[in-house]
Amino acid sequence: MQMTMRWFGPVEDKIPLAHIRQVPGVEGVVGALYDVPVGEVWPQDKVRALADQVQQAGLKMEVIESVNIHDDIKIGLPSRDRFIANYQQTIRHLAEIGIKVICYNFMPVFDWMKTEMNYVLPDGSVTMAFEKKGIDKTLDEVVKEVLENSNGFALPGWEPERLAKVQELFAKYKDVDENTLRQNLVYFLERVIPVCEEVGIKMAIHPDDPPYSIFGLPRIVKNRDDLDWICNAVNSEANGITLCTGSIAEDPDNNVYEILAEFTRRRRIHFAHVRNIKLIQDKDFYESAHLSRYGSLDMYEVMKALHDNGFNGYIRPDHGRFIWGETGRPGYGLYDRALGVTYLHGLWEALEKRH
Ligand SMILES: [Mn+2]
Repeated sequence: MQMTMRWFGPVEDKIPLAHIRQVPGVEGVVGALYDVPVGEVWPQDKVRALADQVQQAGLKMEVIESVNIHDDIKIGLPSRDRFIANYQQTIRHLAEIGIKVICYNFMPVFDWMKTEMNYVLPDGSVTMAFEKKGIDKTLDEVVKEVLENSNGFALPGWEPERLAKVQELFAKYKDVDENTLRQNLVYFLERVIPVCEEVGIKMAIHPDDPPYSIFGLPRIVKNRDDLDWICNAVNSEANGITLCTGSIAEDPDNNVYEILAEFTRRRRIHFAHVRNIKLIQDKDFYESAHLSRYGSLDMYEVMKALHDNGFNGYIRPDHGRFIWGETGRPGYGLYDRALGVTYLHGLWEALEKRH
């Protein structure tokens, strides 16, 4: 198991690598380039400069999150072949600097959705929440609210220039149902997985967040059966999963522990996002502190499912609250994620030493 934290790079992230380096037990960062338009090749000199910077700080960078998938690939337009060729080239460039895992998602339009970016908990900490009444508004209103409450930071997967045309984007997806989206995912995987196998990289799909349809958009990474279908559709260890406990648990019908155990056993979980959420009512929830007692997930059981089934991939605390007066990009403050790291290491050590 290699513990990591996500880092948004020297321009986008106000947290210095030197501080991440001081979090006990963190060996590496999960990085990305944020100045390359979605669909274009990540230039070799830029990825190398990023890798050098991380290495000089005494950290590893073996996971990228995310190399986003162009909408034309998800929609299945003829132009997808050019974007897939670019993706293949990016995979080669990343392999050359030692990347082992690429996290990505296949969600139409939105990478993730929350309705409340500054949800205040009883202890005064600030977190993100999702309440169904929050998406009963118009699409434009919901998009505007998320973008305006990001504390001035660019949000991953929420490129303002792309979402400014959200209605247009929706129109393009009007004929894409779940079946078409699945076919388009397979079309993509059949072309990138052989490249991954050749250069020693593993793809790791992130579950949909939330794991059910919103605004009528198709969703295909929602539950155990979806993950099973994807693994079988292109049957290679390089076709793997980023198991995000928070996202999967947003549907109370999902058994997170069983899913973790099964796909770890099948050697398909290459990267784990471990966070806790608190379900409020039905599917409304907020992102809680990591400890089991604050959320709806038993984090001991989460770590046990990974540990006891031979997990040897990368792991990171997913999101954190804002505590101790910290502000910044929602979900990605330093302090609460660092506490999460320490807690997860504590659980892991106890599992290792258990008789
Ligand atoms: Mn996640």
